[in-house]
Amino acid sequence: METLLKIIVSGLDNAGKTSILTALDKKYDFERDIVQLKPTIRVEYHKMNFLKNNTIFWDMGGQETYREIYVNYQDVYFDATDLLIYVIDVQDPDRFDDSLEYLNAILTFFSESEMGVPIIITFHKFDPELKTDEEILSNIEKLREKILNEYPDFNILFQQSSIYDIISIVQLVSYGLSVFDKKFFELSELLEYYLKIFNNQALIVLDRNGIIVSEYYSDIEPDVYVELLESIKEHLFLLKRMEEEKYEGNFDFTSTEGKLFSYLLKTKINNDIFFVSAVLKEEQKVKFFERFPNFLDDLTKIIKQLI
Ligand SMILES: Nc1nc2c(ncn2[C@@H]2O[C@H](COP(=O)(O)OP(=O)(O)OP(=O)(O)O)[C@@H](O)[C@H]2O)c(=O)[nH]1
Ligand SMILES: [Mg+2]
Repeated sequence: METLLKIIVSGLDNAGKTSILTALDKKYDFERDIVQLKPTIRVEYHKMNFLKNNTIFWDMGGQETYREIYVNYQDVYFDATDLLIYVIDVQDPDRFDDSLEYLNAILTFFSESEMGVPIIITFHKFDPELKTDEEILSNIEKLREKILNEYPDFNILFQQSSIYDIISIVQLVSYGLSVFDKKFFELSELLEYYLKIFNNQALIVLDRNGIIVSEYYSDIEPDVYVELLESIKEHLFLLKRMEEEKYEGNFDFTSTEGKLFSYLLKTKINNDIFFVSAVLKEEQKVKFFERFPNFLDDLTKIIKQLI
């Protein structure tokens, strides 16, 4: 059955909400659009399809006047929310308290109206060069503990994201969307199983828009990590281009980057397009292609239940 999902994207002004949605939509070449972003006036709506779901992202402008309106008319804005993505700017510790207060207003409404809304909180602007920044890491940990203690009854998933790490943006939304169907769990187990057989570095299934349907990674050695990210980025770029050019045919693509071999397959399941992205060590290639058809069969069976 087709459903319509309401996803609220909330957080203080300047937290990066519209940037996240812009990056998600474009996947590449979005830097210029993001520099030109203006504060969002009230709410902007972004539509996106994900498997059998139509989703509408409510990008809630976070300036104080708007926040007051939302809080005063909570039922208008927050009623029937299927998922909340709450964005906290990790580079702005002076406003952590304000942000927690706003989060509290929203969660209080959910509690009072007995809405069991799944929640993703992302520590955003966690840019690649900050990944080892002690202060930021410790702030993130403190915030996480505080929130977990405060709201033991909510189902909260924490993420870190940055527009300079497009994979983190795709993951953010993918995790959110996967809470809606238990089949995702089965899919993830399938990927884990085949990842071991193939001895792969990464196995990812994406929908036609480049939203991750499921993914699995092996313990990645630090020296191949950068090459792995480059390969995945290249795949995101390719599939976005195919969508833009309304490319309908079958497609597969291989390339080698340093020690890694990467493979992207476009496949049609029922009437939907999916992509399988695999990254592996060059020497595993033969074994991979031997077993790949089995994987594709098993994958198709599960996906058919999701669409
Ligand atoms: N360093 C860094 N800056 C970011 C990131 N994401 C967004 N920004 C910057 O943060 C600023 C605000 O981004 P917006 O997306 O407009 O913020 P917003 O949450 O939509 O703000 P409102 O619409 O007022 O609620 C922009 O200057 C972006 O370039 C990020 O991941 N890292
Ligand atoms: Mg905005």
